[in-house]
Amino acid sequence: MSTTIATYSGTLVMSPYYDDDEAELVFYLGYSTGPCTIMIDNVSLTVANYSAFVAPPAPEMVWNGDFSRAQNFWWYWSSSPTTVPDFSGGVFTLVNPNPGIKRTNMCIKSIDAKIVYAGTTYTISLIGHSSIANESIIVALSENGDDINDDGVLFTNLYTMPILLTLIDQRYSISFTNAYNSSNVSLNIFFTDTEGDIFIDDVSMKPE
Ligand SMILES: [Ca+2]
Ligand SMILES: [Ca+2]
Repeated sequence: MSTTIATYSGTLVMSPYYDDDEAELVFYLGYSTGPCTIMIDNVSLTVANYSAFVAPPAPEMVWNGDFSRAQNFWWYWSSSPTTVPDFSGGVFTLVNPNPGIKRTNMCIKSIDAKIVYAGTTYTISLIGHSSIANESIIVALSENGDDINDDGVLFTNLYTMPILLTLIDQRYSISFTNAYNSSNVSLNIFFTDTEGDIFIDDVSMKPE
């Protein structure tokens, strides 16, 4: 949360195998460090387009990695209220309304539940470019609230791919042999300290 008013939104992807008429919407505030006052208003939960619930063909693990379904299956977090990600038009676009001023914390997350197995090799890739050469972004397979690697941190980036974006689209990829069995990892792309207009497409993760 920031010290100014910002709107946060995300898509909760519900498995069709769950059916619970007693589900609750819960706000966990335990990670905040005092003294501070937290203010929340205009909480809204609406049903998204059911037709969007389509898994990509195997072995692809990233849902809506081509952004053809707008923000479905993607969540974003930013401490820069003026930085508004745009998921329309089949490309993820991050425009800087304040050229010359770097973004503070900013990331997008692929929120479908990813199940990974120890000993399996995975390849993560994406296409991207920036309006400024050598913009530094990081793609990470990360913990999602479970301390899988026992380092005491719940959101450790387990495998990372630093990328220096160029002015033209290129595909970047990383392969790694995963060391953990988990059903709770997430794919994140961090844009912290970038300042150009950034374009991302065809985000993919596949086992080999
Ligand atoms: Ca696309
Ligand atoms: Ca950890």
